[in-house]
Amino acid sequence: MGAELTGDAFAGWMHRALGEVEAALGRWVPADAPAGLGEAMRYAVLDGGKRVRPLLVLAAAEAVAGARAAALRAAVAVELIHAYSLVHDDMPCMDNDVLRRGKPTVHVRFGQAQAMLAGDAMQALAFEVLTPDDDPALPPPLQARLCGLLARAAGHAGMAGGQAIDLAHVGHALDEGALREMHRRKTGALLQASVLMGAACGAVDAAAWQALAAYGEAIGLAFQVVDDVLDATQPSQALGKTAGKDADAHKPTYVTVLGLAAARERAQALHAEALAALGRSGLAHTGRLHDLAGLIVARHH
Ligand code: GRG
Repeated sequence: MGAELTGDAFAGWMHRALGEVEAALGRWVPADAPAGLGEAMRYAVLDGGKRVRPLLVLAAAEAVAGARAAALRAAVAVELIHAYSLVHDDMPCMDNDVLRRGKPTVHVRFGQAQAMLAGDAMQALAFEVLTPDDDPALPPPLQARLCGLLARAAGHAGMAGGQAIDLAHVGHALDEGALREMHRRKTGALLQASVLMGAACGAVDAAAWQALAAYGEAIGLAFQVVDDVLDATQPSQALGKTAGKDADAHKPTYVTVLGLAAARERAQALHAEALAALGRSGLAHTGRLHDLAGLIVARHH
């Protein structure tokens, strides 16, 4: 996302966090799943991606002094759900894309059936990671809480529902309110859940929970607005995915609905909303969340 956008302490924190997430994904995504499935799963999720969602989980857990081992499982689980959604989204029956994270998409590399199965298996693996038999950092009530937050963000009320709205609106106009509602589900719900799953790993009162939920909602939407701006202004090589696809497919975006300048202003306004929510949280250690919000709106890919 650009280390030049961050201070040294934050860059160091991010480097360590990314290393932990990468190592945990490497441990928990099985190479030996049958008939090449493991290879397809590992191709889909290892060695690529900005890991924004895992970083949000770990930053939120730090804000509430949450257990690191639990937060790491939550971080891996949310990345598995995100990576599965990208695999399915890229398939010919959905967005039909050939480039993702700078590599050929999973169905291009392994075939459509294997890509579908890899996505299915990653979705299930996310919940396996959240429900270990033998990890004292994750007592059963916390396991249930994390599973509930993730399932609700990934399912009909969240990402899958948002994707259904998206597919139903190819070639149709959407006003800003409807666009916001679609993205609240499709992209925002999982980003917000990342924050809340991190928060669930520690002790947090109702006011702080509400404030973190508002932070997650604002940053989730800001992420999408910035995504639309980058999609309209950056080449595919910089993004590691095919640029301009939504506009080419006549899908409404923040840039087509608001215009480029207003979309940039909207991202700034949402950033300010996110920081105001952190200020209301009453939590002392929100520095990482603060810096991540800045990184999300200032990112170049
Ligand atoms: C298949 C149920 C299902 C849902 C797919 C999230 C999604 C829904 C589709 C992805 C389409 C897309 C490009 C949305 C824009 C925002 C977004 C989620 C971008 C990709 O996330 P990044 O930028 O990707 O965090 P990396 O590769 O860095 O992890």
